[in-house]
Amino acid sequence: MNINKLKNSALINICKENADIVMFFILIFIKIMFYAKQISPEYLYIGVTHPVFASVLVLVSFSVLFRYNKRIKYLYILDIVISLMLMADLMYYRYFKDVITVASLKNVKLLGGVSSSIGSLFSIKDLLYLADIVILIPFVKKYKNKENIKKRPLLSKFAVFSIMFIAGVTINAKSVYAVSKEQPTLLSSMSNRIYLTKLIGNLNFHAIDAYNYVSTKVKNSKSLSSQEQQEIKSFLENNNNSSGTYLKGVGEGKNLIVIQVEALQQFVINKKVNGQEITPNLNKWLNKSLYFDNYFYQVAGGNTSDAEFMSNNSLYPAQSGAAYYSYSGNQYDSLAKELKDKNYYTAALHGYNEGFWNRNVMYKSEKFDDFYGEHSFNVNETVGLGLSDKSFLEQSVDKLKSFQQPYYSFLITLSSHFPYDDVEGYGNFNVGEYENTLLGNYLKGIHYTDEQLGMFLDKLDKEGITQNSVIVLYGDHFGIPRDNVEELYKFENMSNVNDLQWFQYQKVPLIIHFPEDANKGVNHTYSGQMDLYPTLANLFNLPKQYMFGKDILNSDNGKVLFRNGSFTDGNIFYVSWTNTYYDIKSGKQIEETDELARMKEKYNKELQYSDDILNHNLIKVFEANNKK
Ligand code: GP9
Ligand code: MN
Repeated sequence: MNINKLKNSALINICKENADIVMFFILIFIKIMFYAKQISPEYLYIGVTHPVFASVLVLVSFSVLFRYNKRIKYLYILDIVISLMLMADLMYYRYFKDVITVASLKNVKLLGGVSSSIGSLFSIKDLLYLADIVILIPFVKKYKNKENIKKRPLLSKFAVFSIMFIAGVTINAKSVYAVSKEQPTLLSSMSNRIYLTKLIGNLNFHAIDAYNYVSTKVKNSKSLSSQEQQEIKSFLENNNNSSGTYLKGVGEGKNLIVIQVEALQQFVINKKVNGQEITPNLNKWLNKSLYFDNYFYQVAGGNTSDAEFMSNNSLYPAQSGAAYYSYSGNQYDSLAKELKDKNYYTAALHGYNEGFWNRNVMYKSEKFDDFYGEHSFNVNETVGLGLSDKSFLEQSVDKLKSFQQPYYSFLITLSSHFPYDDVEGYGNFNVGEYENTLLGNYLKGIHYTDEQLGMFLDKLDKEGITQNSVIVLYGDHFGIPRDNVEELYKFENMSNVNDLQWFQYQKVPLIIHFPEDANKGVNHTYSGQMDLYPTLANLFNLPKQYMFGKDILNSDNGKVLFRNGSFTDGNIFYVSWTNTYYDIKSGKQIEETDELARMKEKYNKELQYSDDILNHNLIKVFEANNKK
């Protein structure tokens, strides 16, 4: 026998001996790639090949450690588990355009929508995921009975395992690292789970999700003493004990319509570009309303969902990630819940995937009666990310008309979403010298949404809804990211901008309209999204129990505390990342005084209290104690 022949037969022998491993590896790999294609038909396989290959390699590597008859069992079970998981993910995707997470499993009882329509979500083709499991039964049986042909030394088994395992982990780490570079908060916030799954594959997604879930649990496993709980409760009781009664109860019995507008910043208000108003409709509307011109967005890792979370609960965003994701199983004393207690019908409306930002789960926890997501709208026109604001708002009017009164409707727009590249969809608003820039496209997007809002508000008027409703409108967060902020400064004719000035651009408009254009005017109090719920609680006569914000209409002092520890009271501004204080009037830096140091400390504590509430589900505890 010559050397080549020898080599060949050795190779053939290795292949023969490991046919089971190779076969299951290929099968599992193909299934995960097939799933990837199903959730993103437009997607090229290339990007996800490495992480899928590597994650399968890691799982399959363990089989090497078993004896032949045991390892076939391991591989077979692995195949079954992964196949079932992919099928479940696929059905979840068909309904929610999302991937299953541990948190969503925990709330499975809340997910009425999917379970009732599982039949319609299932397609015969899905059985392909299980085909090999049936076909391979005889093969598995044969292998199970096969005695070990020759015993391999433990050391060699371990060496092969190590090589496979380390190779898999290394390739995986590379893909995960690339994601963390591209979008630093994506892995912890899990804001866009489909996108994340496209980048790192289904198995890695589930591994990271489980890790996030467990690590938060472990971090919070130490429970608070009753004294610590009491301290938080007292803080909250003192926080909103103002005796002010300005406009108290004026909204009682009226409908409440809240519109959260995507990426609407304040600098576009009453501003022109190329000789034309950017937001002519909102400008008109705010003249008939109560307009807050020092209102800041306070979002953190949860972006849009944080804006919703604060506005509906007056709790700070989660320390990391999105509260909508990590704390969706908590109990809340939300705006919807309190209005429901006053016999309001409550609904959230948003023309996008129900699962995005975990809304399908979170709205249940926030006690909305119904969530009208993408499935409840006819997606007959798309602009930007999905259903156009035009169509969304038109269809929403019809829904509002059908709601039992009084109602609380929470609407979230979509079209003016970053990167604002659907300029055709936005229409032909000429932004002059800003054509073909991010800022120019942003202005087009906002102008488009303003036009749709104008039509929506007109329609509400015609339908007689305005007369009987308090209508609130605000922006969710910045539109111009830090990377492009120079474009904004140029537009505003600013140069050498410092952190204080940057912060002054982090305002969003808040507009509250009352029937008959009552109570119109401008309120300059320094305030933010944390303050909406307490302010509405005053207008609608709701209890103010567990709120960190303030009722803007009845407080003399401004206060905005940001998740990163920065804060302002309208006179000074503290920028946490440089540990610097500014005097707002003079724009100059000032030294830290004892009082400022105390303030900083106090606010850190406040953020900690809010975290404690989330981490230990304290509203549930407080409410249970109240009932005793
Ligand atoms: C989509 C949307 C976008 O549902 O609300 O969220 P964002 O990316 O702006 O946080
Ligand atoms: Mn948003």
